[in-house]
Order: sequence, then structure tokens, then C-alpha cells
Amino acid sequence: MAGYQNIFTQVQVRGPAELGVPLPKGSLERDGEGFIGISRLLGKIGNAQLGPIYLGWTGTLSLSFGFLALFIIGMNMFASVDYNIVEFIRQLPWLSLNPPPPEQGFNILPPLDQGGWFVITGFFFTLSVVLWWVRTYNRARALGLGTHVAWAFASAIWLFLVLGFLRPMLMGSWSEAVPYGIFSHLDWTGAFSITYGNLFYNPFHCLSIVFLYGSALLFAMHGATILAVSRYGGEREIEQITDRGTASERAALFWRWTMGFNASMESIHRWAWWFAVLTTLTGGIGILLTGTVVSDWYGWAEVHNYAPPR
Ligand code: 07D
Repeated sequence: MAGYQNIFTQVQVRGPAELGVPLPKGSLERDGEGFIGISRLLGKIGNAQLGPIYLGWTGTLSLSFGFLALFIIGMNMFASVDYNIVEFIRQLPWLSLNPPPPEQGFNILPPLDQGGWFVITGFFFTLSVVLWWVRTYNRARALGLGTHVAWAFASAIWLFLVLGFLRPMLMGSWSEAVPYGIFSHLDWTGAFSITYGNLFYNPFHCLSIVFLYGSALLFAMHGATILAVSRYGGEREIEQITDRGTASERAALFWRWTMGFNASMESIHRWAWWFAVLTTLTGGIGILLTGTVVSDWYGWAEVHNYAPPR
């Protein structure tokens, strides 16, 4: 029976590099010739061919600003251990570039050692993320696709901007922003929850968790279903949508018979898209309300008969 299961890709295509469709007028050239040297390993998890990649202006600028932001973060961390390389590596998980202290308020550019570097980093990091968004939009358009990836990404950017810019702005202080560091951002998260009376009682945090866990569950169900019917060619989804007796129909029947309802080959992807998008959309709303509208979520929950009175 085990022989019928498949977890890793079984079939690999081998041949000369495939360069894709011609680009629309006004596009730049793609970079690279298409590398197939390590195809067997890559082919286990996806397409065996690496590249060519389309970098274009937005891609190049986005990567440049992203590396610049990372470089500033790294150099500040390096300075904090007196440029000692051993200590830098040893303490890396605990090093941090922190936002300006409360005294600086929402000062547009505080002194460099008072969070100035943090604000500059945020500027470049945001530029990098936004340019990457433009790239996802433009690449989709150039291929004649819908822009669903870009809009899903925009939902994540919404939460990113709420955490690092919009909420600090509404609170009138950069000190509210999330620090750049491994443990420091985790500490920030823990302290945020405690400061505002336990984030578990923020209904938008609840919603965000529902969609996050729901996304994982849906992904597991869909991934497993398609693998289970791949012996009938189920991964060739489109050809299967309307025909009887296909892998697609078996997959649908499996769920209808086990839980009474089945998504369709099309709608399962809408389920996935909405669950992922709503994770960060509801999350951003929850964070934006915290400290601005609601300062104690447990207290809020008591008033709304959502938590038992203390
Ligand atoms: C952060 C935004 C998108 C990011 C972008 C950036 C790059 C490049 C690379 C620099 C992820 C792109 C940039 C790609 C970077 C380099 C090299 C998306 C982000 C565009 N919580 N909690 C959530 C759970 C608790 C707290 C969400 C669970 C405690 C705070 C999610 C539990 C406390 C915040 C979630 C739990 C607490 C959250 C995040 C359990 C204290 C948020 C969703 C079981 C620890 C965030 C409304 C996401 C939020 C958030 C889950 C517990 C605090 C659903 C399962 C009680 C402060 N929590 N949490 O997709 O939206 O993030 O809250 O205990 O801000 Mg929580």
C-alpha cells in the first residue's frame, strides 16, 4: 500500500532550459539563461529549472533598498557589540535596532543614536516592500494574469504598516513601533499583549487566529486531496472541472461523503485566498484599535459579556 503514496514529486522534466513566453513591449530583458545544473534536487520540490528571473527596475530597486535596510540594521547591531565579530555572532539573536524613545514623539527624524537609524531603516524597508508589491502587480499584468497575488500581498503590507507606521503615528510616538531584532520583536509582542490587557480578548486577534489556523487546515486538506488523486491526474486541475469520472470528481465526492459538503475545484482556491487575506486584514484592524480606541482588552471583554467579571 505504501507504494501508492506520494509525498515528494515523482516525475521530473529534463531538457533544455525553457525561457517562457515573449515579454510585452517596453519590458526589460530577463536575467540569466535558465540554470538546470542542480535540477534533481530542485525538481523534488518544484520546477527543476532555476531562472531566468525578471528583475526590472522595481525588482532591482526593491532588492537594493531591502539590502540597505538590512545593512543599516546589521551595522547598528555590530556597533552595539563594539564591532566585535565573535560577540556579534554569539549575541545575534538578542541584538536589536530599537525605535526612538518616547521623548522623541513622532519626530520625523530624531538624532541618529535616538532612533534616527530606526526611522531611516523603516523608510527604506517600506520602500523595498512597496516596490516589491508594484513588481508583483506588473509581472502579473505582463503575463495577462489577474492581480490576486498582489492584493493578497497588500493585505500583509497593511498589517506591516499598521505595526510599524500607522499605529505609532496615531499614538503620536515612534516608541510604539516594533523593534528590528529576533528576540526583541518577540519581547515587544509579549509586552504589547500584557500592556493592553491580554490580546486574547481582542476579538480581531481571535478572528486573525481563526483565519491563520483555518488557512493551515485548508492548505492541508487541499494539498492532501490533490496528492491523493494525482494518480488519476488530479493535479491537472483545469481539465477536470466539468468532466464526470475524473480525479476531480472523486476528490469532491470524498469530501461530500465524509462531511456532507464539498468545495469545487475553483472555489477551494477562493477559500484559500480569502482565509489568507483575512488573517492580516483582521489582524491589522485589531492592532490599530489597540491603545487608540481600546486600552484594556480584558476590561472591554468584561463590559461586552465576553469575559467573566473579575
Ligand atoms: C507580521 C505582516 C506582514 C509582513 C510583511 C513584511 C519581508 C522581508 C525579511 C528583513 C505575519 C514583509 C517583509 C518579506 C523580511 C528580512 C530579512 C504577518 C505580518 C508584509 N497569537 N499577536 C497575531 C497567535 C498571542 C500578538 C497574528 C496565536 C499572545 C501581537 C496571528 C497565539 C500575545 C500581534 C496570531 C497567539 C500575542 C499578534 C499574526 C497563541 C503575546 C500582532 C498574523 C496560540 C505573545 C499580530 C492582531 C500574521 C496581529 C498577531 C496568532 C498569542 C500578541 C493570527 C496562534 C496572547 C502583538 N497573532 N499573541 O500573519 O495581527 O503575521 O494581531 O497563543 O501584531 Mg498573537
